[in-house]
Amino acid sequence: MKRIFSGVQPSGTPTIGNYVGALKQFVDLQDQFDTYYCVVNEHAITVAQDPETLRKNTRSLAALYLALGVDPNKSAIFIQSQVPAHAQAAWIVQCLTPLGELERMTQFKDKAQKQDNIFAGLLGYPALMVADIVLYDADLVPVGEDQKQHMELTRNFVDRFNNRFGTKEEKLLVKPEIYTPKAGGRIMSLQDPSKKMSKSDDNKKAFISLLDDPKTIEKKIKSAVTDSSGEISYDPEDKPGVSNLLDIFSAFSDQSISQLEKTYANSGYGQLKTDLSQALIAVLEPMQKDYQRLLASSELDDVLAAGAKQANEVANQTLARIEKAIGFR
Ligand code: AQP
Repeated sequence: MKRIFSGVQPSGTPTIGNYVGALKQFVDLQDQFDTYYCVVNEHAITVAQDPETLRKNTRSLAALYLALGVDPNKSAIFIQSQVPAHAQAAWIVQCLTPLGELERMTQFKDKAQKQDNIFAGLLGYPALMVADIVLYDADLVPVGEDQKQHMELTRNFVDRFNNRFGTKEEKLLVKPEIYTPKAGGRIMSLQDPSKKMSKSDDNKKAFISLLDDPKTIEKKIKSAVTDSSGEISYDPEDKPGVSNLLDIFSAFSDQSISQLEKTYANSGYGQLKTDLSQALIAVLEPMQKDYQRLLASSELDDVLAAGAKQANEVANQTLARIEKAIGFR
Protein backbone atom coordinates (compact mmCIF):
# COMPACT_ATOMS: atom_id res chain seq x y z
CA MET A 1 0.00 0.00 0.00
CA LYS A 2 1.36 3.44 -0.90
CA ARG A 3 2.34 5.73 1.95
CA ILE A 4 1.22 9.31 2.66
CA PHE A 5 2.76 11.87 5.02
CA SER A 6 1.55 15.40 5.71
CA GLY A 7 1.30 17.94 8.50
CA VAL A 8 -0.02 21.32 9.57
CA GLN A 9 1.70 23.82 11.87
CA PRO A 10 0.08 24.63 15.22
CA SER A 11 0.77 28.32 14.56
CA GLY A 12 -2.86 29.33 15.15
CA THR A 13 -6.27 27.83 14.44
CA PRO A 14 -6.29 26.38 10.90
CA THR A 15 -8.24 28.29 8.26
CA ILE A 16 -10.59 26.99 5.61
CA GLY A 17 -7.52 27.37 3.32
CA ASN A 18 -5.60 24.81 5.38
CA TYR A 19 -8.72 22.63 5.26
CA VAL A 20 -9.19 22.74 1.50
CA GLY A 21 -5.47 22.51 0.67
CA ALA A 22 -4.57 19.82 3.17
CA LEU A 23 -6.93 18.61 5.91
CA LYS A 24 -9.82 17.65 3.62
CA GLN A 25 -7.38 15.49 1.65
CA PHE A 26 -6.16 13.84 4.88
CA VAL A 27 -9.65 12.44 5.40
CA ASP A 28 -10.36 11.58 1.77
CA LEU A 29 -7.09 9.66 1.28
CA GLN A 30 -7.00 7.54 4.42
CA ASP A 31 -9.06 4.69 2.92
CA GLN A 32 -6.69 4.06 0.02
CA PHE A 33 -3.29 4.78 1.60
CA ASP A 34 -1.14 4.07 4.63
CA THR A 35 -1.37 7.54 6.22
CA TYR A 36 0.82 9.48 8.70
CA TYR A 37 -0.50 12.86 9.84
CA CYS A 38 1.64 15.06 12.02
CA VAL A 39 1.14 18.24 14.05
CA VAL A 40 4.38 19.95 13.04
CA ASN A 41 5.25 21.96 16.15
CA GLU A 42 8.97 22.01 15.23
CA HIS A 43 8.04 23.91 12.07
CA ALA A 44 5.90 26.32 14.10
CA ILE A 45 8.88 27.52 16.19
CA THR A 46 10.68 28.80 13.07
CA VAL A 47 8.85 32.02 13.98
CA ALA A 48 8.32 33.29 17.55
CA GLN A 49 5.72 31.36 19.57
CA ASP A 50 4.43 31.93 23.07
CA PRO A 51 4.99 28.58 24.94
CA GLU A 52 1.52 28.35 26.52
CA THR A 53 -0.20 29.25 23.25
CA LEU A 54 1.91 26.74 21.34
CA ARG A 55 1.01 23.99 23.84
CA LYS A 56 -2.69 24.84 23.52
CA ASN A 57 -2.63 25.12 19.71
CA THR A 58 -0.81 21.79 19.39
CA ARG A 59 -3.45 19.85 21.31
CA SER A 60 -6.21 21.83 19.61
CA LEU A 61 -4.91 20.97 16.14
CA ALA A 62 -4.71 17.27 17.01
CA ALA A 63 -8.33 17.43 18.21
CA LEU A 64 -9.27 19.13 14.93
CA TYR A 65 -7.67 16.32 12.90
CA LEU A 66 -9.93 13.84 14.69
CA ALA A 67 -13.05 16.04 14.61
CA LEU A 68 -12.64 16.56 10.86
CA GLY A 69 -12.68 12.81 10.36
CA VAL A 70 -9.10 11.58 10.46
CA ASP A 71 -9.62 8.09 11.88
CA PRO A 72 -6.95 6.80 14.30
CA ASN A 73 -7.77 3.25 13.22
CA LYS A 74 -6.67 4.14 9.70
CA SER A 75 -4.07 6.89 10.24
CA ALA A 76 -1.21 7.55 12.64
CA ILE A 77 -1.81 10.96 14.27
CA PHE A 78 1.15 12.36 16.20
CA ILE A 79 3.11 15.38 17.35
CA GLN A 80 6.39 16.02 15.56
CA SER A 81 8.52 16.74 18.65
CA GLN A 82 7.51 13.37 20.10
CA VAL A 83 9.41 11.67 17.27
CA PRO A 84 13.06 12.75 17.75
CA ALA A 85 14.08 11.29 14.37
CA HIS A 86 12.59 14.39 12.66
CA ALA A 87 15.12 16.76 14.24
CA GLN A 88 17.95 14.23 13.86
CA ALA A 89 17.28 13.66 10.16
CA ALA A 90 16.71 17.38 9.56
CA TRP A 91 20.25 18.14 10.73
CA ILE A 92 21.66 15.66 8.22
CA VAL A 93 19.44 17.10 5.45
CA GLN A 94 20.64 20.63 6.27
CA CYS A 95 24.26 19.56 6.05
CA LEU A 96 23.61 18.16 2.57
CA THR A 97 21.52 21.05 1.20
CA PRO A 98 23.22 23.96 -0.60
CA LEU A 99 22.58 27.29 1.14
CA GLY A 100 21.50 28.87 -2.16
CA GLU A 101 18.61 26.41 -2.52
CA LEU A 102 17.22 27.41 0.87
CA GLU A 103 17.71 31.13 0.21
CA ARG A 104 15.71 30.84 -3.03
CA MET A 105 12.55 29.61 -1.31
CA THR A 106 9.75 32.15 -1.71
CA GLN A 107 8.12 31.14 1.59
CA PHE A 108 11.39 31.99 3.38
CA LYS A 109 11.56 35.36 1.63
CA ASP A 110 7.87 36.14 2.41
CA LYS A 111 8.06 35.10 6.05
CA ALA A 112 11.46 36.74 6.62
CA GLN A 113 9.98 40.05 5.46
CA LYS A 114 7.34 39.88 8.21
CA GLN A 115 9.85 39.19 11.04
CA ASP A 116 11.74 41.73 13.13
CA ASN A 117 14.41 39.11 13.81
CA ILE A 118 15.07 36.24 11.42
CA PHE A 119 16.35 33.08 13.07
CA ALA A 120 18.28 30.27 11.37
CA GLY A 121 15.37 27.84 11.75
CA LEU A 122 13.28 29.82 9.26
CA LEU A 123 15.87 29.22 6.57
CA GLY A 124 16.14 25.55 7.59
CA TYR A 125 12.35 25.01 7.46
CA PRO A 126 12.37 23.17 4.09
CA ALA A 127 15.17 20.84 5.29
CA LEU A 128 12.98 19.80 8.21
CA MET A 129 10.14 19.24 5.75
CA VAL A 130 12.40 17.01 3.63
CA ALA A 131 13.23 15.00 6.78
CA ASP A 132 9.52 14.68 7.70
CA ILE A 133 8.66 13.25 4.32
CA VAL A 134 11.60 10.89 3.68
CA LEU A 135 11.42 9.37 7.19
CA TYR A 136 8.08 7.75 6.29
CA ASP A 137 9.12 6.68 2.76
CA ALA A 138 6.14 8.77 1.65
CA ASP A 139 4.98 8.26 -1.95
CA LEU A 140 2.49 11.14 -1.83
CA VAL A 141 2.28 14.39 0.13
CA PRO A 142 -1.13 16.13 0.19
CA VAL A 143 -0.45 19.88 0.52
CA GLY A 144 -1.66 23.19 -0.87
CA GLU A 145 -0.08 24.73 -3.97
CA ASP A 146 2.08 27.05 -1.83
CA GLN A 147 4.19 24.00 -0.94
CA LYS A 148 5.13 23.16 -4.56
CA GLN A 149 8.58 24.72 -4.28
CA HIS A 150 9.37 22.85 -1.04
CA MET A 151 8.25 19.61 -2.67
CA GLU A 152 10.59 20.22 -5.63
CA LEU A 153 13.43 20.80 -3.16
CA THR A 154 12.51 17.49 -1.46
CA ARG A 155 12.54 15.58 -4.75
CA ASN A 156 15.91 17.09 -5.71
CA PHE A 157 17.32 16.18 -2.31
CA VAL A 158 16.19 12.56 -2.69
CA ASP A 159 17.84 12.30 -6.13
CA ARG A 160 21.08 13.77 -4.82
CA PHE A 161 21.12 11.57 -1.71
CA ASN A 162 20.35 8.39 -3.66
CA ASN A 163 23.00 9.17 -6.28
CA ARG A 164 25.67 9.94 -3.73
CA PHE A 165 25.04 7.28 -1.07
CA GLY A 166 22.96 4.58 -2.79
CA THR A 167 23.61 2.26 -5.68
CA LYS A 168 21.81 1.76 -9.00
CA GLU A 169 20.02 -1.24 -7.49
CA GLU A 170 19.32 0.25 -4.09
CA LYS A 171 17.47 3.57 -3.82
CA LEU A 172 17.90 4.59 -0.19
CA LEU A 173 15.09 7.15 -0.10
CA VAL A 174 11.66 7.20 -1.75
CA LYS A 175 11.03 10.14 -4.14
CA PRO A 176 7.65 11.63 -3.21
CA GLU A 177 4.99 13.19 -5.44
CA ILE A 178 2.96 16.26 -4.50
CA TYR A 179 -0.82 15.77 -4.25
CA THR A 180 -2.85 18.96 -4.58
CA PRO A 181 -6.66 19.20 -4.68
CA LYS A 182 -8.40 19.58 -8.06
CA ALA A 183 -9.99 22.89 -6.99
CA GLY A 184 -8.91 25.27 -4.25
CA GLY A 185 -5.25 24.34 -3.96
CA ARG A 186 -4.72 27.98 -3.11
CA ILE A 187 -7.51 29.70 -1.19
CA MET A 188 -6.98 33.45 -1.16
CA SER A 189 -7.46 36.11 1.53
CA LEU A 190 -11.08 37.34 1.75
CA GLN A 191 -9.82 40.93 2.03
CA ASP A 192 -7.02 40.83 -0.53
CA PRO A 193 -7.52 38.05 -3.09
CA SER A 194 -4.01 38.62 -4.49
CA LYS A 195 -2.45 36.92 -1.44
CA LYS A 196 -3.10 33.51 0.06
CA MET A 197 -5.33 33.01 3.08
CA SER A 198 -3.10 32.50 6.16
CA LYS A 199 -3.94 31.66 9.75
CA SER A 200 -1.39 34.18 11.04
CA ASP A 201 -2.81 37.13 9.02
CA ASP A 202 -3.14 40.17 11.31
CA ASN A 203 -6.45 41.05 9.66
CA LYS A 204 -8.92 38.53 11.15
CA LYS A 205 -11.48 39.40 8.44
CA ALA A 206 -9.10 37.96 5.84
CA PHE A 207 -9.63 34.34 6.88
CA ILE A 208 -12.26 31.99 8.26
CA SER A 209 -10.90 29.80 10.99
CA LEU A 210 -12.25 26.27 11.43
CA LEU A 211 -13.49 27.34 14.89
CA ASP A 212 -15.34 30.51 13.83
CA ASP A 213 -18.99 30.52 14.93
CA PRO A 214 -21.87 30.85 12.41
CA LYS A 215 -22.37 34.60 12.98
CA THR A 216 -18.65 35.33 12.43
CA ILE A 217 -18.63 33.19 9.28
CA GLU A 218 -21.63 35.09 7.88
CA LYS A 219 -20.04 38.44 8.70
CA LYS A 220 -16.67 37.58 7.18
CA ILE A 221 -18.18 36.19 3.97
CA LYS A 222 -20.47 39.25 3.69
CA SER A 223 -17.45 41.57 3.87
CA ALA A 224 -15.36 39.52 1.41
CA VAL A 225 -13.95 41.63 -1.42
CA THR A 226 -15.59 41.03 -4.84
CA ASP A 227 -15.83 43.45 -7.79
CA SER A 228 -18.34 45.83 -9.35
CA SER A 229 -19.43 43.76 -12.38
CA GLY A 230 -22.08 41.81 -10.42
CA GLU A 231 -21.55 38.75 -12.63
CA ILE A 232 -20.87 35.34 -11.08
CA SER A 233 -18.26 33.59 -13.22
CA TYR A 234 -14.91 31.90 -12.61
CA ASP A 235 -12.06 34.09 -13.80
CA PRO A 236 -9.17 34.20 -11.25
CA GLU A 237 -7.29 36.76 -13.35
CA ASP A 238 -10.01 39.43 -13.70
CA LYS A 239 -12.40 38.40 -10.93
CA PRO A 240 -10.12 37.04 -8.18
CA GLY A 241 -12.54 37.73 -5.29
CA VAL A 242 -15.57 35.99 -6.79
CA SER A 243 -13.41 33.13 -8.15
CA ASN A 244 -12.02 32.59 -4.65
CA LEU A 245 -15.56 32.38 -3.24
CA LEU A 246 -16.43 29.83 -5.93
CA ASP A 247 -13.34 27.76 -5.07
CA ILE A 248 -14.34 27.74 -1.39
CA PHE A 249 -17.98 26.94 -2.25
CA SER A 250 -16.92 24.07 -4.51
CA ALA A 251 -14.72 22.51 -1.79
CA PHE A 252 -17.42 22.81 0.86
CA SER A 253 -20.35 21.60 -1.25
CA ASP A 254 -18.65 19.07 -3.53
CA GLN A 255 -20.25 20.84 -6.53
CA SER A 256 -18.00 21.66 -9.46
CA ILE A 257 -17.21 25.27 -10.33
CA SER A 258 -19.17 24.99 -13.59
CA GLN A 259 -22.22 23.63 -11.73
CA LEU A 260 -22.04 26.60 -9.38
CA GLU A 261 -21.64 29.04 -12.29
CA LYS A 262 -24.84 27.62 -13.81
CA THR A 263 -26.78 27.72 -10.54
CA TYR A 264 -25.85 31.35 -9.89
CA ALA A 265 -25.96 32.61 -13.50
CA ASN A 266 -28.94 34.87 -12.72
CA SER A 267 -28.14 35.69 -9.07
CA GLY A 268 -26.24 38.48 -7.39
CA TYR A 269 -23.26 38.36 -5.02
CA GLY A 270 -25.59 38.67 -2.01
CA GLN A 271 -27.27 35.32 -2.76
CA LEU A 272 -23.95 33.62 -3.50
CA LYS A 273 -22.52 34.84 -0.19
CA THR A 274 -25.59 33.78 1.84
CA ASP A 275 -25.53 30.27 0.36
CA LEU A 276 -21.75 29.96 0.73
CA SER A 277 -22.02 30.90 4.43
CA GLN A 278 -24.64 28.18 4.90
CA ALA A 279 -22.43 25.60 3.13
CA LEU A 280 -19.52 26.49 5.43
CA ILE A 281 -21.68 26.38 8.57
CA ALA A 282 -23.16 23.00 7.55
CA VAL A 283 -19.66 21.46 7.57
CA LEU A 284 -18.05 23.40 10.41
CA GLU A 285 -20.79 23.56 13.09
CA PRO A 286 -21.16 19.77 13.71
CA MET A 287 -17.38 19.35 13.48
CA GLN A 288 -16.88 22.01 16.19
CA LYS A 289 -19.19 20.12 18.62
CA ASP A 290 -17.10 17.00 18.20
CA TYR A 291 -13.93 19.04 18.62
CA GLN A 292 -15.10 20.38 22.02
CA ARG A 293 -15.90 16.85 23.18
CA LEU A 294 -12.48 15.56 22.08
CA LEU A 295 -10.58 18.41 23.74
CA ALA A 296 -12.09 17.52 27.09
CA SER A 297 -11.50 13.77 26.71
CA SER A 298 -8.52 11.53 27.43
CA GLU A 299 -9.23 9.80 24.10
CA LEU A 300 -7.11 12.45 22.39
CA ASP A 301 -4.06 11.73 24.57
CA ASP A 302 -4.41 7.98 23.93
CA VAL A 303 -4.58 8.56 20.17
CA LEU A 304 -1.47 10.78 20.25
CA ALA A 305 0.49 8.28 22.37
CA ALA A 306 -0.36 5.41 19.99
CA GLY A 307 0.42 7.63 16.97
CA ALA A 308 3.83 8.60 18.36
CA LYS A 309 4.70 4.95 19.03
CA GLN A 310 3.80 3.93 15.47
CA ALA A 311 5.59 6.93 13.95
CA ASN A 312 8.75 6.37 16.02
CA GLU A 313 8.98 2.77 14.82
CA VAL A 314 8.87 3.72 11.14
CA ALA A 315 10.96 6.90 11.42
CA ASN A 316 13.73 5.25 13.45
CA GLN A 317 14.16 2.54 10.82
CA THR A 318 14.63 5.11 8.06
CA LEU A 319 16.92 7.22 10.23
CA ALA A 320 19.12 4.16 10.83
CA ARG A 321 19.28 3.62 7.04
CA ILE A 322 20.28 7.27 6.50
CA GLU A 323 22.86 7.23 9.31
CA LYS A 324 24.43 4.03 8.02
CA ALA A 325 24.65 5.46 4.51
CA ILE A 326 26.45 8.64 5.58
CA GLY A 327 28.88 6.87 7.94
CA PHE A 328 27.34 7.34 11.40
CA ARG A 329 26.91 3.63 12.06
N1 AQP B 1 -4.56 29.50 1.49
C1 AQP B 1 -4.34 28.21 1.37
N2 AQP B 1 -4.99 27.48 0.40
C2 AQP B 1 -4.76 26.15 0.27
N3 AQP B 1 -3.92 25.46 1.07
C3 AQP B 1 -3.26 26.14 2.03
N4 AQP B 1 -2.37 25.77 2.97
C4 AQP B 1 -2.01 26.84 3.72
N5 AQP B 1 -2.65 27.93 3.28
C5 AQP B 1 -3.43 27.53 2.24
C6 AQP B 1 -1.91 24.40 3.15
O1 AQP B 1 -2.18 24.02 4.49
C7 AQP B 1 -1.19 23.10 4.90
C8 AQP B 1 -0.69 23.44 6.24
O2 AQP B 1 -0.03 24.67 6.20
P1 AQP B 1 0.92 25.07 7.38
O3 AQP B 1 0.16 25.45 8.57
O4 AQP B 1 1.90 23.99 7.61
O5 AQP B 1 1.74 26.27 6.80
P2 AQP B 1 1.39 27.45 5.87
O6 AQP B 1 1.34 26.99 4.45
O7 AQP B 1 2.40 28.51 6.19
O8 AQP B 1 -0.07 27.87 6.33
P3 AQP B 1 -0.57 29.26 6.84
O9 AQP B 1 -2.03 29.16 7.12
O10 AQP B 1 -0.15 30.34 5.88
O11 AQP B 1 0.19 29.37 8.22
P4 AQP B 1 1.04 30.54 8.80
O12 AQP B 1 0.16 31.74 8.71
O13 AQP B 1 1.35 30.11 10.20
O14 AQP B 1 2.26 30.65 7.95
C9 AQP B 1 -0.12 23.06 3.82
O15 AQP B 1 -0.30 21.90 3.05
C10 AQP B 1 -0.40 24.29 3.00
O16 AQP B 1 -0.05 24.10 1.65
